[in-house]
This record gives sequence, structure tokens and C-alpha cells, in this order.
Amino acid sequence: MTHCILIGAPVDSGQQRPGCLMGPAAYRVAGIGRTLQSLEHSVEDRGDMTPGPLGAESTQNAAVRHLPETVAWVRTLAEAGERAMAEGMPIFLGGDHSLSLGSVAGIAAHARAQGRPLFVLWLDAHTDIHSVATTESGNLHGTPIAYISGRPGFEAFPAFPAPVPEENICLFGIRSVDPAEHATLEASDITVNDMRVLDEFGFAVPMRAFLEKVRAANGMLHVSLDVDFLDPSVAPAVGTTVPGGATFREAHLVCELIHESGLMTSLDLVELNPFLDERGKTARMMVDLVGSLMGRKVFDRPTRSG
Ligand code: HAR
Ligand code: MN
Ligand code: MN
Ligand code: MN
Repeated sequence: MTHCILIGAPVDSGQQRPGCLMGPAAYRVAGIGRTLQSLEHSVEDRGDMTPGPLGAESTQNAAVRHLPETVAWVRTLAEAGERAMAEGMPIFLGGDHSLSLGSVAGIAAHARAQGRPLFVLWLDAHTDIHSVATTESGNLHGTPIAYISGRPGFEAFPAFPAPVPEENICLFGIRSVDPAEHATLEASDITVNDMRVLDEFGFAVPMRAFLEKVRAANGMLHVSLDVDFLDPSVAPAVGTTVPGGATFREAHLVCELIHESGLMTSLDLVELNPFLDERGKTARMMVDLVGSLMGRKVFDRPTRSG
């Protein structure tokens, strides 16, 4: 049993379609607390965070939107995340994906203090590896992987506590990559499991390979689940739908494998925009996946490896 610490992160400033700020409420209405309790976990809901006072951060890239607000969120969420790691498993209820600039910063600080390597699993249609300098849309939800991996272009932000080595980062479900992101990834050691890879090998083989790496290193594992990892047919409530995503069963399999590994130590749920949902379908789907991540299954069977 795990002590689950819910951290509401109603962040809407990382993109341009208002509504992600309703995410934390939607997860609560969809029963995230009840779901975790039914799996015999204890649940502590810390409520919704609010960003601290805004600074005057600015950048050369005039396209960038809401930089001071994003930096304020980073400070708030990093602190909340680091504190929660000492007491249980933080589950960040987003909020758009810019919240992960903060959540992962807090978790990285905790991992460094523990002397353990941090691994990051990014379940997403997008690679989110723009820097503040390269983003064309100006939407900071497209940047966390660059910050987390210690790339340049984040001078306006708090220095990232302990950059996550590229070999420890796995992007999974990818099918939308901008040219600057493509160039960055070609020159990096980040694992990119795009849909071409998952179509050929299935979801289980690449997922097990990554989890084995985490286990071998006695690592901590942060999972960042973007709604658009899922196919829009099962998860319409997201501003950036991309066709060809994970099906209901593929997504559950991934979550079941992560649970069986016993390795996940923190989780972000991001990009849910309840204003775009169809009678709560996407919020319920996400909560259902949290159930699988946290141990719901039809039968117990011995964990297979390889
Ligand atoms: N790459 C595009 C951009 O930078 C789209 C980023 C979309 N990101 C998310 N999260 N929705 O993955 O604007
Ligand atoms: Mn994302
Ligand atoms: Mn995405
Ligand atoms: Mn992008």
C-alpha cells in the first residue's frame, strides 16, 4: 500500500486553450480518491496549489507566452513535489504539461538528496523538448523535457536541481515532432519510442526494456502521462489531439506493466481540458488508468521480465 499525495496543479499558462485549470476538479469528480482507496492505498489531498508572486522574467524569443507565471508555478510545484516525495507518492493533477517543469524539478531535488538516479517516462504524442529559445508556438507546455535534461535556454528559470541524464529519459507514444525538436533528439541519447516502433514491436517489449534499465540502476521513476498519449477516440478532452494514439487496451497494458515493475515513485496527469470532454469520458479514462498504474488487475500473475 502506498501513501498517495494528490497535488492539484491548475496550470493553464503553458498553452492557449483555456480549460486545463479545471483538470484537478475533474479528476476529483471522476473519483480519483475513491479509486485509490479501493486499491487499499491511503490518500491525502493537498488541494490546489497557487503560484507565488510573479517576477519580471523575460526572454529574447518574443513568441514565448506567460513566462513569469510559468516560473512562479515552477517554484511552487517544485517545492510541493520535493516535500511530498519525503512522505509518499506525489500525484500531480494538472493542468497543462508546463506543470512538469516544476514537478520534475522537485522530484529531481529529492532523488539527488537520496543519492538515487532519477528516470523519466514521458507518455505523450509530443516530445516536448523545445527550449524557451526554440519554441515557435511560444507554448511552454512544449518544453519540459529540455529543462529536465539540463539543456540550455532556461536562463529565466531556477537552475534545474540535478539534470536527468539523457539515457534515463524515455519518450513513449510519440507522433508529433517539430523540426527543432527532431534535430535535438537526433543528437541526443534520449530513447524515442515513436508509434512506428510501437507498431512494430508492440507496447510491452520497449516498455519492459526501459523498466529493466530503471531496475538495474535502482532508480526512482517519474511517470508523466499526457492525455494525448491516448487516441482522441478514447480521450477527446485535450487541446492538442493527434490521431493514431494508444488504444484503451494498449494504455492499460502500459499502466499494468508499470505497476508490476513496482518502480514508479511519482506521477503527473497532464493536459486534461474538461471543457472539451464528452460527459466526463476522458477524465474517467484517466482515473481508470491511474487504477491500473496503482494495482488494479483482473488476475494476479507472476511478473514476467525481459
Ligand atoms: N510541439 C508543439 C509546440 O511546441 C506542440 C506541443 C504540444 N505539447 C503538448 N504536450 N500538448 O505534449 O507547440
Ligand atoms: Mn506533453
Ligand atoms: Mn502532448
Ligand atoms: Mn513542439
